[in-house]
Amino acid sequence: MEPTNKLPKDFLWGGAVAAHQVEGAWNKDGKGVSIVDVLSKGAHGVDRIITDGVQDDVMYPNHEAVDFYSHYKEDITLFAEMGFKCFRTSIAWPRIFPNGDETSPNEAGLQFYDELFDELLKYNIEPVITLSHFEMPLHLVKHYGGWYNRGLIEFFVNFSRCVFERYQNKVKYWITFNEINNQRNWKNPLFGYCNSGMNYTEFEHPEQVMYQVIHHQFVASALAVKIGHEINPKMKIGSMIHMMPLYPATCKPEDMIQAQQSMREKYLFSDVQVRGHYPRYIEKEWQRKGIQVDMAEGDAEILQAGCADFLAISYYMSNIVDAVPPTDEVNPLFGASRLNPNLEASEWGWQIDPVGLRYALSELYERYEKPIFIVENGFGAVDEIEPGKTINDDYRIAYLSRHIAEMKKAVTLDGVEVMGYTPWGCIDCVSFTTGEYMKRYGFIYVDKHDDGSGDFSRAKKQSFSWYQQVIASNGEII
Ligand code: BGP
Repeated sequence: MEPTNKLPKDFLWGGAVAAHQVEGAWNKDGKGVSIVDVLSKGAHGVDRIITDGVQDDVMYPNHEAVDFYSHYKEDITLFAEMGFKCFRTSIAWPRIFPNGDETSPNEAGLQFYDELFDELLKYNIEPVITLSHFEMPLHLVKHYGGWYNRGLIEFFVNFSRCVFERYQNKVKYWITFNEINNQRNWKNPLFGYCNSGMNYTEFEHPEQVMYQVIHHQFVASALAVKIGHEINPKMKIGSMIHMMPLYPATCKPEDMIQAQQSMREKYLFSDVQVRGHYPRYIEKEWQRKGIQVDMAEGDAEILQAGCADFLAISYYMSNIVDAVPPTDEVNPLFGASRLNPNLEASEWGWQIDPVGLRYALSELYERYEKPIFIVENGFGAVDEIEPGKTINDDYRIAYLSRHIAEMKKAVTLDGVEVMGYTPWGCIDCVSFTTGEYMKRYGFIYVDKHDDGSGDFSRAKKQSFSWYQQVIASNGEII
């Protein structure tokens, strides 16, 4: 047996991105338009603007991204140099089914991912693939009304079956929906739109619509898990939530109850996807609010038959909640939560809480007893290039190092099974919430800027060699 104070030998160190935030080539080789292709930039750190479609004179941020589509070989060489054991990205749904409702796939799109996965496997880097990371075909929004339409289940299942069959011997680790719980904050249109192609604020009963949408996604996700396992029983298919612990603002019992109830906004998703059924608290909430979710006969059995093999989380920060929130301090991006006076924050107000990661991992593991994969964690910052092309991102090293230290405590002191760790934006990419290049996360710098300048050339940051050492020592040197 290995000593208990070490991470497992097969720990999956790597990095994470999403297709639309890196690939560019938004209309190449038969790719259809996705919902993020029509998102313009947002205000600094708040939300992006949803537009009706692509306009000729506008350059949308995700159209070029960091041109990973043409640079992936060079980038994978750098990932291999850092020692990556895995690399998380997504398959852009409209590269495979440009409109989402076709019966046969776009071969050129399938070919691209074949080549990408082959390149990763050449360096023994396991692909970790998200099926839906904010990239649904725009056509499914315009012609079917997004995930509110139950017909979307079939389209998603067709897409999933197609890529499972095609890549069954290349990809072992899959995630169905990225941060499926983001849309629970339905007041911010960005989240509903990116998760499901829905702007909940336009509906008279937004929560009724939201829960119906979510039900469709639960069924689609469970079906995908079941089909994936039938195609290749060795596949590990996970669900994913945005995990942001919400602490009680004070030790008042009322604040504690509020924190417990607010956490259900995250746990509902993993409760259903990991345990395979709706928890009783949500039935009570629906009764109280007069919400009626249409479920077809057999849905309950589908949810039970498609339980996730592991739980993936993104973890960036924690927040606090009060029974009676002070309205002026509420965080617009994350709903009715606010900043913790005990913590420092990034330039975007994302609070740095490494200990919260240990807390989150223990909470989730005790609840589900399933392996947890940390598929996003990282520090968004404006990096300065110094003479000689050096980028001294010691603030990023400090952030990651402190989080890894707490993750190790969760593993070695609390007994949590953590499968791997893939820092977000291992190569600089377009920010999800702002649509800007300036909020960078990478170990690899990309010369591309919000004014359109830059030649996409890559440069190693200080954190590059630091992370290389972390991986080489299996997390002993951080
Ligand atoms: C997560 C998303 C990612 C990513 C990350 C960082 O919520 O899954 O797509 O971008 O957040 O967010 P941002 O880029 O806004 O800093």
